[in-house]
Amino acid sequence: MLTHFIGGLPVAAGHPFPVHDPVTGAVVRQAHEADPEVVDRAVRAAREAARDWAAMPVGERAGWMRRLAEGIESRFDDLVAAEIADTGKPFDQTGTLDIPRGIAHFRAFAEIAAQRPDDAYHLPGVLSYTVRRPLGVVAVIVPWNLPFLLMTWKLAPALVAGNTVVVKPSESTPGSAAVFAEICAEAGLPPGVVNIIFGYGASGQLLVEHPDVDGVTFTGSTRTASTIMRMVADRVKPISFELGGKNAGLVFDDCDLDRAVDGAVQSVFTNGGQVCLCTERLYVQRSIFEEFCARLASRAQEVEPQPMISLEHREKVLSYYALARSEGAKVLTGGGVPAFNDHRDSGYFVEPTVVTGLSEWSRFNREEIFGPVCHVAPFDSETEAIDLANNSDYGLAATLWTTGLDRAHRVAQRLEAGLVWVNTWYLRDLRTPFGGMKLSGIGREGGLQSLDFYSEPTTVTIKLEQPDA
Ligand code: 6OD
Repeated sequence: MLTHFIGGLPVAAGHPFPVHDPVTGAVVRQAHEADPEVVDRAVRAAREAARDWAAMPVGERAGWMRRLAEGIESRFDDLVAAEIADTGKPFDQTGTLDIPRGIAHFRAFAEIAAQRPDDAYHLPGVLSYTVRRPLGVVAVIVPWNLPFLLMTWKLAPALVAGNTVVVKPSESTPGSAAVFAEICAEAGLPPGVVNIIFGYGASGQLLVEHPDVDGVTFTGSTRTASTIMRMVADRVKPISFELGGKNAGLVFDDCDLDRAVDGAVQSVFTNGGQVCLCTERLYVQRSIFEEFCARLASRAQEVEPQPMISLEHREKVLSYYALARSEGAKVLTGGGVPAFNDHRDSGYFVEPTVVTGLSEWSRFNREEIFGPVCHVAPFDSETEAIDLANNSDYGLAATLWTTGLDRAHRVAQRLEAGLVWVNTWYLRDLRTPFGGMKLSGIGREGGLQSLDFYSEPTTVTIKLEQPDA
C-alpha cells in the first residue's frame, strides 16, 4: 500500500484506492487517497520547510539537486519497474527516456540556477537591480502519460529556485513518485521540502485551492486546466499550464521520404499516442500523398500496440475510431482492438490507426484524441499547408519534413505552435522554452523560463546622489 510522504515521513491516511496494470487490467497496487486533513498536513509541512530552504544559498540547493540525481541513478531499476507496472510502457522507453530524463532534469536545473546572473540596469545617477525570490509552496499536479519525466521536469526547477512542493501524481500512476519519496528520504533532504500525496482529482482540488499554496504547475488536459484556473482565480495564484495538442506534421515533396515516414511513425505512435506532442494531423504534398499513405499504413501494422492508461481512456479513443467512420473516413489501417490471444486481451489496448478523407472541420480533426491515431490529408502549396496546420484551437507542437533550408525556416516561423521540429520529433534541449499557444497552455517552462515561473522578481531602484561639483 502506497503511503503519502509528508514532512519526510510516510503517512498512511485516507481511503485506499486501486491502481491497475493497463497491460492486463489487474490491480497492481493500492494507494491512500488524500483527504482534507492529509492535504492540509502536506501543505503545512511544505510551509514549515519553506523559510530555511529559500534562505539556503542557491549553490547549496544545486548540491541537493545533484544528490537527488544520484539517488535516482541508484534506484534506477526500481523506478523503471514502478513506471512500467503503472503504465505498461516498454522498457526501451522507460529505461531510455522517462527515468534518464529525471536524472537530467536535476543536473540541468542545478547548473542553470547556479550560473544565472542577476539583472542590473544603469541610467545616469540611477541603479536598478532585481532580486528573485521563490513563490513559496508550489502545488505540482502531474499527469499519467509521462509520470516520472513530468514530475521531475517541474520539481527540479521549483526546488532549485527555493520553493517547497506538494506533488500530486495521477491516481493511475503513483508508483514512481512513491519511489522518489524514498529517494528524498534516503538522500536526507530536509523534511517538508518535497511532499507527495496520492489521490484523484478531488485531492488535487483540495491542494490547489489550499490558501497556503502560492502557485500551481499543471500538465494535462485543457478542460482540467480551465477548472484549475477557476479554483485559483479568487487568490490570483500564478499558474503554469502545459496542455493538450492537435499537432500537425507537414510533409513536403522535397523531404527525405524514408526519414519522414520513420518520423511520422514515431510522432504518431510513441507511447500509444499518449504524449501531448504526438502528431494527430498529417498533411502531405499531393505528389507524394498516395505513396506516403501506403507506407505509413504498412508501417503502422508493424507497430507494437501499447495499452491506453485506463479502460475509460480506451473507451474514449475507441469512440473516436467510431466517430471517424460515422464522419465518413476511409480507415487505412487499424480502427479496432487487437487480439493477442494471451493475458493482454484483458488489457486496455487499441490498434494503431491511420485514417483519411475527413473534413478539416470534422470533430475527429479538431479534438485531441490522445491515442495511436492520425488523419492524413493532401495539400498543394506551402501556404495551404501552413493554413491547414494553423487551423486548430490548439498550438503546442508541429513537425516539418523538408530538405529545403529556406522553406524550413519560412514555414517554421509562420506556424502557430510553441514548438516546431524540423526533420525530427521530440528532440529536446532542456534550456529551451517549452509550452503551447492557444488552448495548449499558459506560460513556458524549460531553462530560464522555468526559473522565472518558480520565482518572482523584486526590482530595487536607487537614486545615486551626485557630490556637489
Ligand atoms: O519533454 C518534456 O520536457 C515535456 N514537458 C513533455 C511533455 C509532454 C506532454 O505530454
